[in-house]
Amino acid sequence: MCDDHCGINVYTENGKIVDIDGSNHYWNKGRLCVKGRAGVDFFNNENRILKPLKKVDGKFVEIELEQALDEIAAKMLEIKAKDGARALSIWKGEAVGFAQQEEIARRFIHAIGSPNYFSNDSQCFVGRWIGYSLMAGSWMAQPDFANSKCIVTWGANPPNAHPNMTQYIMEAKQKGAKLVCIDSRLTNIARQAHVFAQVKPGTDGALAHGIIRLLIEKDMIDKDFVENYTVGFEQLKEYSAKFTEEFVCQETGVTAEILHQIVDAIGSGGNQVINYVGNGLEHHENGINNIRAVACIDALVGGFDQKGGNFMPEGFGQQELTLYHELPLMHLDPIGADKFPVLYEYRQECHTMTAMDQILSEEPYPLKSMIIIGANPVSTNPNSAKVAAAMEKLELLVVRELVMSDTAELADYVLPAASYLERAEMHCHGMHQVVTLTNRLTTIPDVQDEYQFLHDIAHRLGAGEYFPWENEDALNEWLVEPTGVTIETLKANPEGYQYKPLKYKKWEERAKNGEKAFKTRTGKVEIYSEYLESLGYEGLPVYKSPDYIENAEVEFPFAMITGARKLVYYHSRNKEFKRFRTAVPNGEVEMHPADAAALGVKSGDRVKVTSKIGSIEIEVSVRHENEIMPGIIQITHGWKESNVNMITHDDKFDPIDGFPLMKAVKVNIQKI
Ligand SMILES: Nc1nc2c(c(=O)[nH]1)N[C@H]1C(S)=C(S)[C@@H](COP(=O)(O)OP(=O)(O)OC[C@H]3O[C@@H](n4cnc5c(=O)[nH]c(N)nc54)[C@H](O)[C@@H]3O)O[C@H]1N2
Ligand SMILES: Nc1nc2c(c(=O)[nH]1)N[C@H]1C(S)=C(S)[C@@H](COP(=O)(O)OP(=O)(O)OC[C@H]3O[C@@H](n4cnc5c(=O)[nH]c(N)nc54)[C@H](O)[C@@H]3O)O[C@H]1N2
Ligand SMILES: [Mo]
Repeated sequence: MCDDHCGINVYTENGKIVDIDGSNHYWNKGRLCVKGRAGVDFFNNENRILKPLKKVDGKFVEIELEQALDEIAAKMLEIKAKDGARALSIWKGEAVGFAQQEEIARRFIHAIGSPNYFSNDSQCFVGRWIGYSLMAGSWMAQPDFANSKCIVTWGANPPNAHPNMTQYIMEAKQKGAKLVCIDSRLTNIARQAHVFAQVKPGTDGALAHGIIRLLIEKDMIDKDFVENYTVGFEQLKEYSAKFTEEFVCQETGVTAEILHQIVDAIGSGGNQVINYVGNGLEHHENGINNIRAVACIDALVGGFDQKGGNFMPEGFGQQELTLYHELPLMHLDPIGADKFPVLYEYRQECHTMTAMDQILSEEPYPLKSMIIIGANPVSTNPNSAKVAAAMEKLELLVVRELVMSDTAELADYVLPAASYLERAEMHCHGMHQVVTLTNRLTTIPDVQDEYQFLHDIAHRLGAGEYFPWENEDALNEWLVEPTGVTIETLKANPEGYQYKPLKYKKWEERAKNGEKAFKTRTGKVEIYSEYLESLGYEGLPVYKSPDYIENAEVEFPFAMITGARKLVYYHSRNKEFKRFRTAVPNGEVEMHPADAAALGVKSGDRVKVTSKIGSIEIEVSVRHENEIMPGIIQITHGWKESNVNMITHDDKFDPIDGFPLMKAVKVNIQKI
């Protein structure tokens, strides 16, 4: 149900789910967080959509599935005839964002002749993926925490966001690893840290360069690795030398004492150092270069693909479902590919913010139809008012959902979708190199999985040749063909099947064999990127001060961060779980007591928060003085009322990956 993918046991009685607990899966070893268990509430909830809905005169009416499929396909054919196939699009969300569901969506849209695939990843993890891929050829999402000697979290809070992953960090700590947390707030992970650096939002790059300068000065780097496996060290050394203690401390708000403690913790970890970057560094105008500056630390200590370092897993090797080789469709101008070429080259992501403008302006070409699976962009994308206007302007909006959402309300058709218990799909856990096939517990009439739905539409649109498999089971048989692992083996190993033993330092072996050591253009770790330079960007991960610091404005005296995860909610999801709603009843703006005093407000009072995009009204939560810095506020997204994305930016981006400014937003606050 979430991106931690814990193994679960589901207990049923008379066809009803009565309990869910953690299975003895490789990854979670019996552990499970409250969300996993509360799945029981979800499956026994009366709000689940179980019949196709069609909007007639502004109201939803139930219709038969075949009628819905026929009407949707007919409308798509009509739009295609009028405006071309590229006027059709698909958007996958975080709820189906893993492995084959995403690839099926990508396959579908290319199969019907359009390059316009969108997803929540225009603002999730792709910043980290690109940052680390530019540097070392891949992103290390699941480092080897348990064997590490020093773990540094940057803008990540695993106890809330990846509860099971936290256990690996705690295990390392018990074995003597140092834990350093870098966050603008005193988080649950920071409370466990040996060293906590409270940074001003968006200034991580300055801190990273300060750390780099000191690591070099104190001779705490892996010289062999730097000399043989990296390019650009001398330029970095010269650049980082400008990040004096005085500048770094002033810019980031971190004291010199803490700065030195971080350097000593990293420097004494050898190669067994992990820099784990979270979503907190992504939603900034300088996000990619801050992430690249952090990745330079991994490069200097030689931590890539080491035991206890940023382990680089090998893939399972299943068939490729996407059609980017067969049908790249670049001549049809995928939306955003010209504006953010790095985003498109590295991830084949069309840019969702640009798409909203394009729907509204119809320039340079019209986008008329969208199928949304497992996403709620009206709540989760920046500038929600614009997103809603764009969704309303579409000639055809189809939303595949489990329950009604802000986005589904605007749809022409809402189709009931299979949940995680009603799909059979493969999940890989890189940290252990295991693959698991989920067990489809049941099928419900009229409730299709994503494969079946896209199969049925593709066949109606004349693209059936790309969907030859009758159902997802047949697809799975095909997917595993080249791996040598059978579906029977996967079924016999519900607790995970290790497809390859773990191997560290694969780069060393590749170099010995005369192959590229790293999957970058030069085959080395690229501290300096000639590729970025060739596109007109800086080759080094240069630091740029965030706008709220560089261009401070008296009318907008606060810097707002958003999206810090609450344990029980998942973006806009889980609000219908009564036990969660009593625990966390509504959205809040977290602030420092001195700011609250100056505004004359206390916890529970309501304030108006205004950015250059708009305003929202929201309840105040005054935090302890060491939890958040004065002048900084935090609001978590996902609430229908007090939706913070009404005031986040869809017009300010990181120039390299096109991520929107959703953290470090300039705002003003008034008491109501
Ligand atoms: N319960 C729950 N779990 C989730 C999700 C959910 O919605 N709910 N969402 C899932 C998804 S899609 C994702 S992407 C992951 C995200 O998981 P994480 O990457 O761990 O994200 P957060 O828990 O939001 O932690 C981000 C932290 O960054 C801090 N921060 C903000 N700006 C800055 C900055 O400029 N610098 C630094 N150093 N820190 C900053 C915030 O204070 C916050 O504590 O979580 C996943 N897990
Ligand atoms: N301000 C701000 N906004 C943010 C962020 C932030 O930090 N700050 N974080 C961003 C990030 S990292 C992400 S990943 C995005 C996530 O953005 P979205 O992808 O829009 O995530 P959800 O709100 O979880 O929407 C998932 C929807 O899918 C439905 N659903 C659940 N399970 C299934 C299923 O099995 N099948 C189908 N078809 N539907 C299902 C749910 O009911 C829900 O409506 O939000 C982003 N938005
Ligand atoms: Mo995300």
